[in-house]
Amino acid sequence: MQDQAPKTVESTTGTSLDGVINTVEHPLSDSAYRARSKAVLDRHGVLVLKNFLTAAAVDDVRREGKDNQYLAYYTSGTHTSYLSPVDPAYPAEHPRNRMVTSSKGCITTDQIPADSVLRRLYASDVFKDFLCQVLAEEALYEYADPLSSINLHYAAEGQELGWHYDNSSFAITLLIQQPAAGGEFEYIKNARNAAAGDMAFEYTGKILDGEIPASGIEMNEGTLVLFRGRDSIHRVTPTVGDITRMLVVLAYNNQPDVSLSESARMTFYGRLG
Ligand SMILES: O=C(O)CCC(=O)C(=O)O
Ligand SMILES: [Fe+2]
Repeated sequence: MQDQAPKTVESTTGTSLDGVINTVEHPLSDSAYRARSKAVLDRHGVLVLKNFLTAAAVDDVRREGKDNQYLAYYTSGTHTSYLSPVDPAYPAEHPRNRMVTSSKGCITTDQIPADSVLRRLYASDVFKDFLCQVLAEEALYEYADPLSSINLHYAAEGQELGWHYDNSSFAITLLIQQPAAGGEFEYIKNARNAAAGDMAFEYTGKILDGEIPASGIEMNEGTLVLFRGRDSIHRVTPTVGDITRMLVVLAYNNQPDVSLSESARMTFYGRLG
């Protein structure tokens, strides 16, 4: 397979994951390990791989993150849980239109150093083959635009992500710096069924009212989370204390040559490229 892989700019830096991930705990090429991971994701909608990154890789990314934090674009504002503009067909207090708050900073693919372990991991055929098998995708491709593939998020004290359903069918995150408190990822599995057109307004309203108990995910620095967030509503609680939460989001497409929409790039990054 390796010799058939298309040569991308990233892959010329080498795809060895030695020293980047804990291959003893996470043998990505092992078929039993892959099958186990897929079964967990299918059953729970989330796969949590603790100690995925080595301590050295976490330290490297944390240092890069601190060095480049001055480049971050900060957004703060309100949005609906459906991440769509308010729909005038419903009243303002309807779950479709209720507003939640999100605030964070973010740096983009082009601001990740050329020799970063994040680029090596993102472009690795072993990693992508593992993801394809677990996600039941035929192939995964980087974004065509220079911003959206690898993002590093910063949540300083008080910053949070409000309850929302993702637009993408899956997301991959790596926790790099754990805050002193808060910054907890909470979700409610399969709250809606977007493919079937079931937006679950009543249930979502109860979630926004705090009437439905949410599940938490225990994460440590170096933990990888693979999450199906289109139907499982989720949030990240406000960071508490002066240690900024730092988290990487790796994003792929199942088709080549796809860019994130211009409106989404303006919203998340404040620029197009
Ligand atoms: O910060 C996290 O752990 C989750 C991020 C998330 O939900 C998103 O970027 O849509
Ligand atoms: Fe999300």
